[in-house]
Amino acid sequence: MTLPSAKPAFPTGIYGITAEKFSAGRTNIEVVRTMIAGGIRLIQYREKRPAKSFAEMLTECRTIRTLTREAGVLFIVNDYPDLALLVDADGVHVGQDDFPVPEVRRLLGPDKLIGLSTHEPAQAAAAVAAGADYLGVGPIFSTQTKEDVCAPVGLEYLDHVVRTCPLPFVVIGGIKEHNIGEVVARGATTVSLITEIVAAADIAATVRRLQAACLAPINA
Ligand code: 3NM
Repeated sequence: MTLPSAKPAFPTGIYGITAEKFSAGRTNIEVVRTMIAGGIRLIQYREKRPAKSFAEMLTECRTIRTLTREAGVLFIVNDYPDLALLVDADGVHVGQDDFPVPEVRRLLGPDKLIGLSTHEPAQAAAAVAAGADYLGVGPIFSTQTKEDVCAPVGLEYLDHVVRTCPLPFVVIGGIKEHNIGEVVARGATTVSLITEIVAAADIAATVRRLQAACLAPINA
């Protein structure tokens, strides 16, 4: 008898990501609270050293774990599998230069989600082969938010993933309220926007509008 997997399903809708540097003076915790108030289903904690120490990140993640658990929101930690384990996050998101997915799986076990950023078809195929649970697909449009990011991959790479990838995926990079319709129309069902959300004057209202735009074809 095989036991059912305890791994959570990857949600559709808006994938929120913290970025205190762009949050107009608000803390990550305040931003997370207002994203949750806006109805978000999935939040990633993303901070880089040395801007934050590991101790600070751990404290923030513990609070975010409590808030997300109370609200039934999925919680993913960017880059650091150890931090994800320490706070019992639902998963971790890694990039091409981080620990390989099979090694992260050895640390996290079968029930946590592992996401991998990909930027070209060969990376998408490799992510599937390596056992990732979902793919990051981007940067779709030009973005200043991520340092060292490659040139925009454009909608062509999104089309490729929609056509060929058996895994769920999140599109990211330069997505705004004015262009989210383009990625949704091409088959994206989970969409991440960093600055459009964290820098918004009214984060909850922005999340609500984006969520509606993202889920419109699914609910149609
Ligand atoms: N990853 P914004 S692009 C964190 O392509 C990140 O893998 C990307 O920020 C990738 O929504 C990106 O403000 C930054 O453009 C996205």
